[in-house]
Amino acid sequence: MVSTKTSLAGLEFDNCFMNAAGVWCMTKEELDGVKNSAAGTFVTKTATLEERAGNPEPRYQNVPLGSINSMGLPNQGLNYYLNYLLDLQQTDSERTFVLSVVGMSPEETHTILKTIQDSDFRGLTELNLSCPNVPGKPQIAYDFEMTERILRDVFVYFTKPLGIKLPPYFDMVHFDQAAAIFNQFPLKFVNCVNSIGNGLYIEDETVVIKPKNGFGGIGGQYIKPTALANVHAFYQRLNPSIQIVGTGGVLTGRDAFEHILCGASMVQLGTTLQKEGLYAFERITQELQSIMEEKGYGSLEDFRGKLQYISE
Ligand code: RRO
Repeated sequence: MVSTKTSLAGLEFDNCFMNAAGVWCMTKEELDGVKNSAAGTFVTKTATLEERAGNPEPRYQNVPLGSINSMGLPNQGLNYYLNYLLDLQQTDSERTFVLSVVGMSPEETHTILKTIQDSDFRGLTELNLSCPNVPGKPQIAYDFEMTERILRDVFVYFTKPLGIKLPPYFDMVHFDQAAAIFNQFPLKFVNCVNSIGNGLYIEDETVVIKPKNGFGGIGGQYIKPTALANVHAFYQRLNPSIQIVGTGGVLTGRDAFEHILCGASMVQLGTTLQKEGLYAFERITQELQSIMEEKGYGSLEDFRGKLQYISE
């Protein structure tokens, strides 16, 4: 039997699939759903220090080739997710889960990460540097100076396993510059990619979401080539100690296979999970296993990062 197990930051997971932050992870009930599905672990909705209502509805829309959202970081606040995870450490002590966070300011980010550092939390923390939807707040990871300053300040006190959620980059020079920054720090993973920020979808003569006059993050089929390029660009450039989580455009086992071929150690489902529900984990796992069987691969290590190029 082929295995889709994986590890991240030295922690083991029975399956390489999990939800992408934002999907099926707002409440304990939703998180329990992912925990009890075929997924290997879950990540919480990105938490701020205090709970937030987010942007006005409608703020998410499925569209034929993906989705558009401008949720605006609605969440239950750090303590809700942290306390839930601390409880799970008692009841599901053999498994580990991921806590996604970001502050509304660098100071708030440090307050959040210091709280996690001082807690008994033993899982992974994902710092979201790429929320595209808070009016007036640019995506942090498009500001390299700010990103470097935040990471420098964080690693003064944060010693638990930390990864970052990145927006897509679109220029080779930006891949080089971003990787040069990330390689300075003891990051455990980078997650490529968040939604492609600020797209616009129109039906008849009208936008389909209310916030920001219809501008929103694009997910789903539209973004797979961009996601794969980001996964592979960072796989090529980052220290081997920084693993890659692949997110974007995974509808089938074949899509997941391509993310792993590009270097992903874990694969996240966003729009597909939103559209199809928890059964997507089982279906896509089976589809990936069939591809691996056909090709004679017994484990993800047999093909991870082994993307082939066309030579003379
Ligand atoms: O809540 C959101 O609007 C949101 C976030 Br924080 C994010 O990271 N990515 C996204 O597409 N939406």
